[in-house]
Amino acid sequence: MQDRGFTPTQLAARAAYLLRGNDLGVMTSAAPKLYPHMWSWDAAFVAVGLAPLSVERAVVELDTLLSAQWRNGMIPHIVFANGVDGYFPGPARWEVNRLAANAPETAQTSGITQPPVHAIAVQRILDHSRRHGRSTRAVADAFLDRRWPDLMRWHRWLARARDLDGNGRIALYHGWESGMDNSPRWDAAYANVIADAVPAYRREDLVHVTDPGQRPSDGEYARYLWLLEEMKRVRYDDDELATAMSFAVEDVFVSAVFALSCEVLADIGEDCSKPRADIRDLREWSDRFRRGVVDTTDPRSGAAKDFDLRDGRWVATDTLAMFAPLLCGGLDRPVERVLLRTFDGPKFCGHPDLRYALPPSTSPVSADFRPREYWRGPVWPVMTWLFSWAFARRGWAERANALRAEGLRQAADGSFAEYYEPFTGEPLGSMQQSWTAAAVLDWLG
Ligand code: 9WN
Repeated sequence: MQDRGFTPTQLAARAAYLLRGNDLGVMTSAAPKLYPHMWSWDAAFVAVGLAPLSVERAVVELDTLLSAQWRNGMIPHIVFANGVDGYFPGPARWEVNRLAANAPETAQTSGITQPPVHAIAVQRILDHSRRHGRSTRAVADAFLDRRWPDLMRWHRWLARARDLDGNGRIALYHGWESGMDNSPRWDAAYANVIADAVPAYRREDLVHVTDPGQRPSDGEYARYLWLLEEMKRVRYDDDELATAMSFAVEDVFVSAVFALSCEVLADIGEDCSKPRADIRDLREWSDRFRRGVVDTTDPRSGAAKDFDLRDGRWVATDTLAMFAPLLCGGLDRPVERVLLRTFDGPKFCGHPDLRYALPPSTSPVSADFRPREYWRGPVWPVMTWLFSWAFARRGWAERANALRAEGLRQAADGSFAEYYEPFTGEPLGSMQQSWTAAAVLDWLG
């Protein structure tokens, strides 16, 4: 499986050691230096990696996250670790406790959200618990009973507050909400964000990643920070955000993840005898968002698009987002086959110069491609994991295994990097990234 570096046993041990090292007690930092707090979708992936090690500890991770849920149902994108500095923007910049009526009282959080992958983590926790004795199963079952209403509130908030016109696509008001911060997907939308009065700040990220070419640019950061000021002006109010924000997009990838997560949660609900009305809602949302994703696709290539709500324009990019329908399904089989050929072909995994046959965040043949620059080109192991997991769920075992095998070959260097240069395999961004270790643990579990 590996062509260099650590054996699978060594790699699994190192991944477990890494998660223990990043463990702050009741939360795992997304990365030790660059991201010293809990991030929402990182926490879900981390729980996937913790589940084979300790179902109990995986449950704690999601409990911590859900304890910071907003009153409107939003899961915030960051839950700040108590007394930990070193990340900007921190709580003092977001000011949600002072401004937002919906912010939780007992936790410090950011004021935006992130992709809804949490149902996947819940399912992995339940699956692992079934392999244990009665007491571990009881921990998982009690978790589900305790948190089911919160998971429903989270999904209901997304389906309502973020799909105001009911078209089956999730609206985002900050690129950070997509988790793919500086992807070329958002270049056009950010062009309309005029960052003219951003209060002074210092970028902490460049203290930890000293090559600025691996991170978003200063111009991009100014816009990220400006959007916070716009949100603060309307006190993070859901209804006002929809009109007040100069950045507003419908994210097709997040919409596909949501369709998938609703389906996963509905399956869990059925297995565990949760209220019928909840399961009905989840199935309805899953269908609506799958349709919403398919409605964006090109009839011949099957490629999905985002939508810029401010410009009123479709945004087609050669990025991971084009493959959104492969996650949630819904395309006619012949078109789906075409899209899978693109995934396998020279635009993505089959590009002849790739070190590993893994999907780069942006296609190497795209004019927007930058091999070292964050979401503009590098391979992100956590995205490889998501696609391999989704492909397995869709019954494509061979595809899922191929991604897993290549993902493990890439990870065998033992750096657990945040992302990798696609041609050389050089680890980039943060090392010791928790979700990279989590992906490896799930693959090797
Ligand atoms: C902003 C933590 C997060 C991930 C995101 C990734 C990056 C933050 C940053 O790190 O974003 O949220 O400061 O760059 O883009 O997907 O959740 O790992």
